[in-house]
Amino acid sequence: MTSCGGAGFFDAPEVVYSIQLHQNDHIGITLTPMGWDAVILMLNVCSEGSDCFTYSDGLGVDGVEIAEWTAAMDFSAYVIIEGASGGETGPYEIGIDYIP
Ligand SMILES: [Ca+2]
Repeated sequence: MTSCGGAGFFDAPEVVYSIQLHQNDHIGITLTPMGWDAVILMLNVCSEGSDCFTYSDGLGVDGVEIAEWTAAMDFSAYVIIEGASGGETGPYEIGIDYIP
């Protein structure tokens, strides 16, 4: 696992999805924010201060975030949609794909 760029970050509202994965499942998440700067985190516990499996924070306002991860075992993971800075939030579209 990697650090998500520092603990205690991303002071913004979040939306949390719980996803069930099986060993060797490869998951790809595409997040398209509309009018704001988003971040995706994938965590094993529901706490943004913890280490994460993967995350994406690039490109600025309306930047599409893409994160991929392969499960090493059967797993329940949390996908967290965040604002990149304090109070930042807005509408979005999300796609979660299982990639064989
Ligand atoms: Ca971003």
